[in-house]
Amino acid sequence: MLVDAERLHIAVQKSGRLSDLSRKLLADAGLRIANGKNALTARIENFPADLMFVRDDDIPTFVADGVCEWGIVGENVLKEFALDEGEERCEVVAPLGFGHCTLKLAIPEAGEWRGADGLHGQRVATSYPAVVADWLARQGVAAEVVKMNGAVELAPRLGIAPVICDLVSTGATLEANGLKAVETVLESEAVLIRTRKPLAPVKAEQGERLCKRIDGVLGTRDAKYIMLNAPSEALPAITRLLPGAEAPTVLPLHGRPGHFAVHAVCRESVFWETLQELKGVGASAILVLPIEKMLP
Ligand code: PRT
Ligand code: ZN
Repeated sequence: MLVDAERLHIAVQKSGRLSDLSRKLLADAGLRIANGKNALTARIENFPADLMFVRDDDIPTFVADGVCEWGIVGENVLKEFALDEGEERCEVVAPLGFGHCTLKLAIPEAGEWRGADGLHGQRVATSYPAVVADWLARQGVAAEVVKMNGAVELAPRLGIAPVICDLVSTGATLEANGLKAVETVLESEAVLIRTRKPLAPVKAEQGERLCKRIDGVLGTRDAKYIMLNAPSEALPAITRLLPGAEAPTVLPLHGRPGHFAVHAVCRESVFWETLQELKGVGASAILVLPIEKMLP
């Protein structure tokens, strides 16, 4: 399939930790993705956009150059690119709530951590040399950064560097390699990015539509619709307890004077504890429903 100048291009990871969730986000935003995952591109059937499946490391370059106007990538990869380039040619539009990980310094378990100052004159092995060099500079530490493209956790055993800086999610990989995390350099999650290159008005407008759709998905992720019954004297306490709710709808209950039905959209997670508290102040027949779509 040829790149179509009339359509938006969205860069997503071809295969890896972010691929499935990136596709799911776009699907939840109502985009019908045509082809299978193995093609390099996929047409979106019901929106003027195509997906480009690429390696995550290439996504910032594609978006910065405007080859793809939009992309989904980890903040870790984006920050490495921006620091390496010395300028921010991609704009972060929204954090997406998945792909969470932390870039951490780690040393052998038996080692003693004496703080960032102890790194003076040391070597630090990492796949994120620009991010690590930036962090070291901000700590006022002069250490040598050694770039490794993979298997960073082997660096101490191989005598390449006594300290590493690598991505961690559960910490199992560090542990399996006899390492312990000692310092956080960067917290990361997947972000939606767009090019800073000026776009033709029609593409800019399509981008805005895409952005609104994704906002809609992100806004409803934790949102719930709560319905309950309550006597009038309990209404103020109930309104205070509803998490992240805007003005609830209060309707009189037929045949039960002084009793009302309360309906509310809660934009934050609704926990069992909250339901117990609602019950405690007089609510009954509490229902919590998922929200599929919301157009503010
Ligand atoms: O092929 P391509 O270049 O596209 O993919 P990739 O192999 O470079 O990246 P991939 O798919 O591994 O990760 C894509 C993105 O997912 C990263 O850039 C991060 O933004 C995010 N992410 C989230 C992670 C992790 N969690 C993670 N745990 N990326 C890597 N890891 C590594 C970690 O370094 C460790 O080696 O996974 C291993 C397991 O981690 P633990 O701590 O759970 O043991
Ligand atoms: Zn990669």
